[in-house]
Amino acid sequence: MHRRITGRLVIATHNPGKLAEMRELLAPHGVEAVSAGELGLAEPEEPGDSFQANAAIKAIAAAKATGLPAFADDSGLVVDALDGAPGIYSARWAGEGKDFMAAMTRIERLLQERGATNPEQRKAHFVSALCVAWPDDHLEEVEARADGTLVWPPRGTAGFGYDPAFLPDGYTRTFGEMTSIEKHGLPPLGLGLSHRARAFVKLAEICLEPR
Ligand code: ITT
Repeated sequence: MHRRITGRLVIATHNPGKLAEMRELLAPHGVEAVSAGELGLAEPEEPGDSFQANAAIKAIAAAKATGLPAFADDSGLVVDALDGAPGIYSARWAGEGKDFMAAMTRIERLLQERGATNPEQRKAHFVSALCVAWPDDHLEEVEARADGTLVWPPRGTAGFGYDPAFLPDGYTRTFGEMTSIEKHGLPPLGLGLSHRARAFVKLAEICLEPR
């Protein structure tokens, strides 16, 4: 049985870009959301071997620490020509300094080494695994992806992380050149464009009151 989110919800992320998007996605549903940062929660290790496992680890840690239901996202960029790297290590490729220009440059260097110069050889997708955990161990889990191509040089200053290098299929602007509203691509603009928005649509169906 699926469980509905009612009352206060902790957003279990320490990434400001994700936090802003998760708040925007939740806003129309009338959920009162507080962030892990506002509650002073520690950032847990992410030892899982999948996006879904790491999302659950983060949500469960926040639910146990607060006694409230907690909402976590584990996400990343999966590059076909790099055998799926950086994948679940997407945050780690940016290092302690969270330098995503350096991480995008590393990906580009590896693509160049493999001779991946035309768009067909530069396919990538973002994945978002979302988990809501309740203090009594109930979990709701969903996952979605957004397909696209990596461009070089990166374009745009909106968004966060790898957004400037990612051109979603069917669009001429990168996520870094889109407003967050366009990146979500939710109705009436679409049915969900980004990995996070697409996963959120699935989560909303099972856990949230209609907009
Ligand atoms: P939390 O674990 O605290 O939520 P984090 O940044 O460590 O924050 P992840 O472990 O899920 O999160 O790492 C995912 C990384 O993948 C993230 O740091 C981004 O750089 C990248 N990423 C995920 N979604 C993205 C998006 O929508 N646009 C650009 N980059 C994204």
